[in-house]
Amino acid sequence: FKVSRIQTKPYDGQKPGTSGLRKKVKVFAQPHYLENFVQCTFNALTADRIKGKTLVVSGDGRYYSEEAIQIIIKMSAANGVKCVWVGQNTLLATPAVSAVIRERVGKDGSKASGAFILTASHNPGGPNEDFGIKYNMENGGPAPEGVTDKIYENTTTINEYLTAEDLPDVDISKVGTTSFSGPDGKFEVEVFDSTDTYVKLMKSIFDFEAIKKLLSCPKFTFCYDALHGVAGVYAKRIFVEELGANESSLLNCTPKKDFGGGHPDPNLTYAKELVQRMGLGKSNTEGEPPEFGAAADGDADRNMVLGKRFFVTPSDSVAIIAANAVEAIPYFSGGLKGVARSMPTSAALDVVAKALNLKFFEVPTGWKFFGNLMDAGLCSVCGEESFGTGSDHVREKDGIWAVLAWLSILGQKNKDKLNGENLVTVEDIVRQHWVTYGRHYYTRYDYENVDAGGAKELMANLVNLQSDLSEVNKIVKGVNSAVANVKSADEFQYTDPVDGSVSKHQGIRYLFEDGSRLVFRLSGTGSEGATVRVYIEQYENDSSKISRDSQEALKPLVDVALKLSKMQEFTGRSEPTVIT
Ligand code: VG1
Ligand code: CO
Repeated sequence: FKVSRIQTKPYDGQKPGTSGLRKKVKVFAQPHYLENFVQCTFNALTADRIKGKTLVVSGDGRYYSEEAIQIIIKMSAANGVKCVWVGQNTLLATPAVSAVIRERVGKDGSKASGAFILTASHNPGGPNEDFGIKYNMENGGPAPEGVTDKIYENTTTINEYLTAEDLPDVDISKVGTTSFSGPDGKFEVEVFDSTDTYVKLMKSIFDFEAIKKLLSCPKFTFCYDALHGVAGVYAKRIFVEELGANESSLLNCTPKKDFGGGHPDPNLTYAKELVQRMGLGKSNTEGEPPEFGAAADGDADRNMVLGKRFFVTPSDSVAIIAANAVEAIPYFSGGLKGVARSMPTSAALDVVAKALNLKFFEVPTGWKFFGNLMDAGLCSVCGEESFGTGSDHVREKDGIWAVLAWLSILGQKNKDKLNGENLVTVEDIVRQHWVTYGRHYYTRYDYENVDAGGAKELMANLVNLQSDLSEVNKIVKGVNSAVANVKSADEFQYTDPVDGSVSKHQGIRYLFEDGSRLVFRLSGTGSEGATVRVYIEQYENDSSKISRDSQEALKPLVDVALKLSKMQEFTGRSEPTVIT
């Protein structure tokens, strides 16, 4: 093939958000739009990370992925990449990409130096929906802000990109290697099985035999919903083929380009079928729900864990995994190096860290901040309130891993009960955790796709208000005199303990005297307008008060949040789009 230099002009708005660049497919399909971003990424990484190296290119299989992969293959060839690895049919879960970068060895003995992940995660897919792209580094984690800032800077001045126009499209439906020759010598595209590397890694972490025993116990019933995302491929292989679950326990496990028209976000609103099956739906017509249910998002890095008629908040989930990891998961048998959560995630993990005397970190929203801690050996288990849980086995959150972690804990708690006695349930485990550590009532209100100007003003008003706590407390008491006083308020700022880099404006916090918190943030993953997120949390360690309905328990704080933020005034919304 030959290398062509194509003239181009900058596009506005190619700034990567919380997790890469996410836009409508129609935006990505504009002439040179994707090409600009890819070339700017190559330029930001500089030649020593690209020339002669191996790159992974794959994603959740959403609409426009095939076109994008062919474009990136041609551009990689022209930019001097030696080999591109592609998951069969474009498919690799985000955590599997991370595993492939870290673990997979090519035929010549070399590893991949990074990856383009093609996903807009939990956002819907299809010709009128979202596409996305992000770059992960040689540690398997998302590019740090230094790199994404550089990419963005490049997008404002780009005037040409390199591509191999005459390179034919590669058939990515079949496993195998195709070789081409170009100006720098041989260029190869290797299509490989989407699950092998990942499954091998999971088997090295968990006791598959123990999980198999649990799944084969007639009393233990199981259900998994991939919401038509890429998790389906892994669910079939791991839960059915490796662990012996019944095929009928899988819902929506065939990946679709448009996720079957759904919203591939594993929460109580969007994972409707699973929620119904687990006995948490409006009507209960399906008979006895399974003991355990879980769902994933489009790219399989998120997870929702449910028990029979019982919802586990993601903030509790990571705390419970941390509290039980050493006993239940062989990978952690030597102890945890430390734990971490994102700022808006509830403090349930903090209490466990304190009790177990573990190193603890609070980082800004988005997985990239956990990676540095893990690379430095400071963190084993971490999580976010947004249905993200993971560990240092990769550098992304990992939806299937979280399910295997829960199955391991259930297996361990039930190991002597599989022959008859009543099983310890998900609900039992969570309630016992609350008795031991106290309960963090927690909820998040999302106001999606509101006017961006109004959202900015709302945030500015909240920052302004922080300068006068007596005014804040006047408002609080005016709403409900039983709510504690606000004792401090700030904008969260993070100094990375490993490299000293500083991230500012990471969310507005109001901290109450009784440990309650209100946090306000603007989403960085949307593709249109703005999304305001309000995080509401209250700690209760009186064991006679830990069984309340969480919306009811949090009502006074929610009222305060809406009043302080003047939500309706600034956004015109009287109700959130989604409550999790
Ligand atoms: C959201 C979540 C955040 C998560 C991010 C990426 O970001 O709040 O916790 O890391 O999505 O998840 P934001 O900026 O919209 O609040 V995924 O599964 O979309 O890669
Ligand atoms: Co995701």
